[in-house]
Amino acid sequence: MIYDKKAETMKDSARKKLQLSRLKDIVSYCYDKVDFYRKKMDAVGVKPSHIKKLTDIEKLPFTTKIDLRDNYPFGLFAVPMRDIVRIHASSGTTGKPTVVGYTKHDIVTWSEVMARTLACCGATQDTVIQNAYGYGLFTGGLGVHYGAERLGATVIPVSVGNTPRQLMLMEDFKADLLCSTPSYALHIAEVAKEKGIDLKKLPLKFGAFGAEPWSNEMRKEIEARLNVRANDIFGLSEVIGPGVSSECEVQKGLHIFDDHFLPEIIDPNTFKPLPYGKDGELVFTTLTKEGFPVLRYRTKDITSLDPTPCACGRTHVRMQRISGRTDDMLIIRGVNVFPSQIESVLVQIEGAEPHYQIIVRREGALDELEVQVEVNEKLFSDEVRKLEALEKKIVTEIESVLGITVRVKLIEPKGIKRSEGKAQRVIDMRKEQGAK
Ligand code: DLL
Repeated sequence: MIYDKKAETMKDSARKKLQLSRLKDIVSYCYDKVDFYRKKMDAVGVKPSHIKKLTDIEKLPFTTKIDLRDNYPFGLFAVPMRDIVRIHASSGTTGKPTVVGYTKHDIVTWSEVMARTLACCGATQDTVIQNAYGYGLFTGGLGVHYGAERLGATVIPVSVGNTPRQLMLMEDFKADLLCSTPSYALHIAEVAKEKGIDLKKLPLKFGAFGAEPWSNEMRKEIEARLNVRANDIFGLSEVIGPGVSSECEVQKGLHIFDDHFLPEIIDPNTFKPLPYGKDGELVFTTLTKEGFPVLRYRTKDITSLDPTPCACGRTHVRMQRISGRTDDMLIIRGVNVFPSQIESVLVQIEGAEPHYQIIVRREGALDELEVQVEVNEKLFSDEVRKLEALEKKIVTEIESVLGITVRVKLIEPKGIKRSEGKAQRVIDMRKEQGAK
């Protein structure tokens, strides 16, 4: 079901016209209301009146996470605090969180784009949605919650954690759609198996999974284990939260709700715009936000854009699933490695479980990459010879994809910590080791 047919199936020319008029407005708004944007634009000699066509966006300076930190907590808000009705924050790996604020109108916009997202993922007014994203400062819980209510579906605000209870509610309340991180969805499937609950016998049919990177191979694994259609949903707090883009039933890229969020892809080294189809860093300008608008925000997420129409009828530009982040990329002995590449290999290997961690260490002058991956119960209780063969197979397969030799350590079943929120896949020990 398409939630907002008018907005989601708009003709290209009409959408471009709308985007341009909104872009002009938001640039003027930011210039007038936020000192930071005015100073940055003045510094490069750009005035709001210079925005005459969509590509004029390239004249504007970028905004980064560092700018948000420098203006912590409320320095980039465009309205006085009395007009802010909600605050969210995302915790970074170090230091202070990134803080974002919403006006009443922003909450309406967010609910709308989340209603579109949930409809993309299979929800209707008759759907029971089990919302296992964390409620709180994280945008996942309340984002899904408001979207579900907007759509008129029934939402179970169970939040994250207490997996046996999740399963009990799923069974008793007959949830059709599960919303969680992909790693938590896998964990739910695992606990169901332990408890002898056959997920195939439950009404659950759909999953709206996101907030962390996951590969297409992992999707297949989740679809098989949970017996759902698993859709990828994407977003970030700085832009609005979840609701920036979503896969539909076609599962060929995520529709960006580009009447509200204008995407660009840039080369992260030269900052030059890249054409459709080319991988680069995703950049967003919010076209309609009041409380916390952003101009050309660099997400660090890597993807490409596809403007071709989708079989579902939606005409929004699509992004491919995120393949990694510019700050996720490991450089191992000169080779660029994304955790998602390793995940794609592991998930396809028989005997290996989709639970893994990547440890990076400095040994002498060289970076060493160790892949720790769980083996299934059956193999674990089998002969050592078989385990050795599996280890060799993983080393060879990873080598054929990445071109480097990694160390593989097989871990006993359940030996890798399960995550309820965003999974930590990479542990980089190099900083603690004092390596540059
Ligand atoms: O993770 C918002 C969200 C909640 C999205 C629930 C989807 C579902 P932040 O905590 O600000 O917001 O983290 C944003 O998470 O820049 C990406 O690096 C990553 N991310 C989010 N969704 C996906 C996805 C929420 N589907 C950061 N695939 C983003 C890959 C994702 N990475």
